[in-house]
Amino acid sequence: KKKTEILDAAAMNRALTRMAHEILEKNKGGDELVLIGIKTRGVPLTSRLQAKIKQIESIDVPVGELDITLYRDDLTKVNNSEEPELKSTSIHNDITGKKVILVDDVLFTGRTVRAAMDAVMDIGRPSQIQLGVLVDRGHRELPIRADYVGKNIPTSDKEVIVVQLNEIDQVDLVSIYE
Ligand code: 3GP
Ligand code: 5GP
Ligand code: MG
Repeated sequence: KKKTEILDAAAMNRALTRMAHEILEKNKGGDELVLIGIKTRGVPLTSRLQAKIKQIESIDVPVGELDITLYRDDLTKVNNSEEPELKSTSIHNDITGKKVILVDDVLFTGRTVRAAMDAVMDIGRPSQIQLGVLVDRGHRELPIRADYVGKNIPTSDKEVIVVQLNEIDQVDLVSIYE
């Protein structure tokens, strides 16, 4: 059941613009960066950040993607013992010595990001790994935090954040469902 619309297209766009500026500020430009999107919706978010960074500083930051899945059918029971696992990667740039920024739509327990960090470190030896998410909904189960957050949305266990992106869902919208 839908409760509230948290971000519409304009607000989402502003949040991503701010995150692009924060990325460039924190890293003193984009020279050493590689953006890696976590499938599915982390991937279009990565492209949008890449485009914004290009608009701001006229540089092409390389991008890649990781497919990390929970091997279970029931998405409602997130707090069970099943761990997210790497399904596939497409990272064509050498990430050794680079600052890798992982990008996902929602940060929840942190287990997906932990698996993503494992995958990245199997591929190369980045000088740093940073994290950007459109939504931080709280409920971390690991000592993981995001460096760039579009919107903090404190949720209860029963609530779910629905992220819709133009590239996949034909609309840009973040809402809370119960
Ligand atoms: P995404 O691949 O675009 O991130 O996990 C599969 C999809 O289900 C995800 O899309 C995610 O947005 C969506 N989803 C909605 N609620 C949940 C949830 O509570 N846990 C997980 N893991 N995914 C959820
Ligand atoms: P975590 O591993 O941190 O528990 O969950 C993060 C991953 O699960 C993200 O890839 C995210 O897409 C998905 N996820 C977890 N909770 C939610 C949620 O409430 N809404 C959406 N859209 N995705 C979620
Ligand atoms: Mg996701």
